[in-house]
Amino acid sequence: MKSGFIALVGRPNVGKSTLLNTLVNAKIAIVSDKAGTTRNTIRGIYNRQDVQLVFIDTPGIHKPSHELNTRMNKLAYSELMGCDVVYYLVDATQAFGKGDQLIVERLSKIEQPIFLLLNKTDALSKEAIGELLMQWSQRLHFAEIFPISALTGYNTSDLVETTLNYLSDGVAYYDTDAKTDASTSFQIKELIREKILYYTQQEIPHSVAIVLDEYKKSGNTINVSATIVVERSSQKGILIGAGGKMIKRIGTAARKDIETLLGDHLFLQLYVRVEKNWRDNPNKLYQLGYLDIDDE
Ligand SMILES: Nc1nc2c(ncn2[C@@H]2O[C@H](COP(=O)(O)OP(=O)(O)OP(=O)(O)O)[C@@H](O)[C@H]2O)c(=O)[nH]1
Ligand SMILES: [Mg+2]
Repeated sequence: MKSGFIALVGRPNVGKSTLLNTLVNAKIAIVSDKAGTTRNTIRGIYNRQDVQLVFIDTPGIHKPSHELNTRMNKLAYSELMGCDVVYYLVDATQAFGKGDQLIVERLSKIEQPIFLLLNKTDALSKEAIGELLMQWSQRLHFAEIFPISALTGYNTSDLVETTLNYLSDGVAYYDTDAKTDASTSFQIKELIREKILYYTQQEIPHSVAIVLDEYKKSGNTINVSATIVVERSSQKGILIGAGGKMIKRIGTAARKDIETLLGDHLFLQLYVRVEKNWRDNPNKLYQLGYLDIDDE
């Protein structure tokens, strides 16, 4: 069988997680319109007769402002080492800048085939795409260049077929009916964070981490209680909202998605707690599941 590991890397907000979900046809990774959504590596598994592709979503590579961000960048770069193919995604609607220049320099040092994926081409004219193809082909030697739309799925089937040409015969690394290796508790925490990313603004979604306090099945209902960790008491106030309106809104939206994930009725309780500057505290980062790559 053909199998292999494909790392999805790029700047924040370019559509890596959207592409992961499109490729495996399931909601595995959370998505938002705010840069810095993905904080961990997340595997999505594509299975069909004699084929298993393990796609690895990574945090967007960016200028780090906290220890959390430094760890996110390290995680992303670390996936370049073990993979068979790299998908380097760029947002075709955004101008080339310093951030991408740094990634290109890093990619110039690796040996694996690199596919440049010009994403969000649904928002561009054919002429604009043609122009970008020309410019990008001069920046680095890419094994392949694909204009795609992770959102509509445009060109993603061709992308998968072409990827197979770069893989050798191998074994199935996961069960052939698995779509991810992410744990249920990780996915629950991520879905709560996704709603916070959706409903809150500016620094708040970035200052939040989720702790799962309880996950218990009783009869037809699953009881989940979780704590939203924030950095400052002012953030706690905003997250709870006047009369508890905001936390209720987040809880209702998260409950729906978690019920879809688990296929069961859910009773969800959310709490908010302040842990000052957790994003720069190695102990707290560790407890919240954001390990330093060197710890592993
Ligand atoms: N128009 C358009 N929008 C897209 C496409 N792909 C992703 N988006 C949007 O771009 C935004 C970012 O998408 P994500 O998939 O979260 O991006 P990401 O690269 O995983 O971002 P980080 O996790 O922050 O690194 C979301 O609002 C998506 O809906 C696309 O092909 N076309
Ligand atoms: Mg992402």
